Amino acid sequence: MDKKLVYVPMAADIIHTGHLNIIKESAKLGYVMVGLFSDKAIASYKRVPLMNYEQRKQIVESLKGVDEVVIQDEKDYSANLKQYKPNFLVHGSDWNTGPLNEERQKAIALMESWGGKVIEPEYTKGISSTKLNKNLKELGILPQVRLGALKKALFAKPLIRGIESHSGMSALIIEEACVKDKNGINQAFDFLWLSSLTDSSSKGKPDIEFVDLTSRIATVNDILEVSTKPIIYDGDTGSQIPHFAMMVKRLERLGVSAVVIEDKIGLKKNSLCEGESARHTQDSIENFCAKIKAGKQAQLTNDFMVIARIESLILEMGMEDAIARARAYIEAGADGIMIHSRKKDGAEILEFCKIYNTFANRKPLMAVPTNYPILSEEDLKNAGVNIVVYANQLLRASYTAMKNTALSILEHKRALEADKHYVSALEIINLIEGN
Ligand code: SPV
Ligand code: MG
Repeated sequence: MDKKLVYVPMAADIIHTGHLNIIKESAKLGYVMVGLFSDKAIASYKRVPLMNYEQRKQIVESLKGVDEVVIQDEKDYSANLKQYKPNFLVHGSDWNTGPLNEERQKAIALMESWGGKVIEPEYTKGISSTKLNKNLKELGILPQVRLGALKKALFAKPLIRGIESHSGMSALIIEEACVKDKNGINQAFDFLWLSSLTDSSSKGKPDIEFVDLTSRIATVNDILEVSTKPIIYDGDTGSQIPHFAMMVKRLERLGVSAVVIEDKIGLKKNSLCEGESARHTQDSIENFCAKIKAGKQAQLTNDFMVIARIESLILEMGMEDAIARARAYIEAGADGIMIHSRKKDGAEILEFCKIYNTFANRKPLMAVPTNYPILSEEDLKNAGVNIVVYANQLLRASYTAMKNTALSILEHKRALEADKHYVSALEIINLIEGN
């Protein structure tokens, strides 16, 4: 090649003038090879991209000044740089700080090793895909886009995390919750869990399928209005087979991404119950498979997921039973398996994972570490879990805060002593748009 090789890494999810500027500058230097981040590479340091790799590739290939597009499968540039040994590496100056900083240092050292040059055009002010994405979020999200977002996240990340939401307020908190980890990578929740326990508890009702679908859907609607994240709905037993089919249609129409149904029949009790009330009746494999099939037949999109929840470990029916059910439920068409456990050490979950991982037709695996918080996300990911759910922590936290506040006011006969434990009224007012 006569021309110098110019390597231009980018995510290019929402194309803006900043990208065009970088390509224009790069084209002045030689042959422009865009190293387009794969979906997994993007998801590893920011959010799941709005467009998938193939769509982004088609767009970038047709931009003026781009000669070639190659895949960059990780946020570390090293593999591609070593393979292509470009004369120039061009990157917007925004990678100086933030989650790509470490990769930048490595890239600079590598480029130097063969006499290549790193060019960092001034980052185009006032525009960035992160900012545009925020604007898009403010516009809201259509049901079908939200529905598809769960599968997209599952495809792009080895482990996704969700937390329960039982109200518009809790959904608002989750929507905004984001921390930077030690590598500068944003950590946020990938989805919301519409827990039957916290939805019914927040209404002061038992978790026994007494809060009916209309009421549960009213909670879903409150949440849909203030959040953009995908939702996994706790469908309890799914009720009777025809009822479950109708539940699937209703959830799908709203833009809910998945439903979890558990293999219990009769009066459903919460799986974390102990003593007398811990006795539940498990459904037959045959009947539960028929329920899964009815749900799958009822859905209209390809994206909606029916996740089958196995109660064998809760009911002490043994590992073999749990594994046999996982096989049967996947055969019946389940898009995922949730394995539940009440034990404190998480050992039976890890044992289940080991066997489950050997399935040829393995589907995403979901775990709910309420009783075994000792297992971290890293532990669960390494064991093969794909979906982790913090199923009730926000409601439990609010209960403690509300109770302490009520007792403090009674004790001191004024609110002054309690005041330091909660946000100001103004903060609450400002949190909610339209106030
Ligand atoms: C829920 O959150 O309602 C669940 C999970 O079903 S558990 O409470 O652990 O059964
Ligand atoms: Mg439940």
